[in-house]
Amino acid sequence: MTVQMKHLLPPLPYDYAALEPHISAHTMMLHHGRHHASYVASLNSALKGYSALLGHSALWLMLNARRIPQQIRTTVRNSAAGHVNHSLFWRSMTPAAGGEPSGRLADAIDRDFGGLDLLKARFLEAGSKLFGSGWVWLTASREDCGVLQVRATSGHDNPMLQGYVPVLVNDVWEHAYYLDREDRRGDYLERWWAVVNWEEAARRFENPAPSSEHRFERDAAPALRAGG
Ligand code: MN3
Repeated sequence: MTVQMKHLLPPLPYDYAALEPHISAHTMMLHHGRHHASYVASLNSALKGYSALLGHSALWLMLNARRIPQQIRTTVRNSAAGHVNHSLFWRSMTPAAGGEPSGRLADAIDRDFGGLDLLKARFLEAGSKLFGSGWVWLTASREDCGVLQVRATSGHDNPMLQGYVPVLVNDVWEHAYYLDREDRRGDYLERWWAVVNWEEAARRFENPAPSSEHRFERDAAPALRAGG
């Protein structure tokens, strides 16, 4: 009997109430326990009967949409990216936040934005201007000493698809802030800095290796077909 690999909802690395008063327990409970969980459930459901795809990570599925049979491609791509993005998002935050970036990341922020306040202003602008649902990212290039940029993506698009390293990400779908801030997305974006996990951001900036493995996998993987 084959054991099927199921995608799992990762536990939050802190309690639902841990990010209060900046993000409420109610928002976190719905966001993690329902919204993120629904992407994991729809991914598992879409992959039923496609045994050739069952051994792949959500990241691989997100990066290799063209290898996914057309009849499930859109669902798998959106669900896998929703799963990947939310997993990055939870770890971009911490109740032990505070302070400012340090080390090489701080140097790069000064170099590429002219300081943390100017990065925050760019982030607010990008998140406020984004039409509809999406994500705001701090990314680094893989070459050129990790040039930092702020970028916004629609739906569940992820800058890894363009080869960038995600350093930080904030969710600006309405479900991320509406219970707490109603229509004030800008308030949510500004308060979010109080819970940002700069240690995690520094780790991602200094050690961007994991996705180059997946880039290799993308080149090396054989074509996949639906299987029983
Ligand atoms: Mn979300």
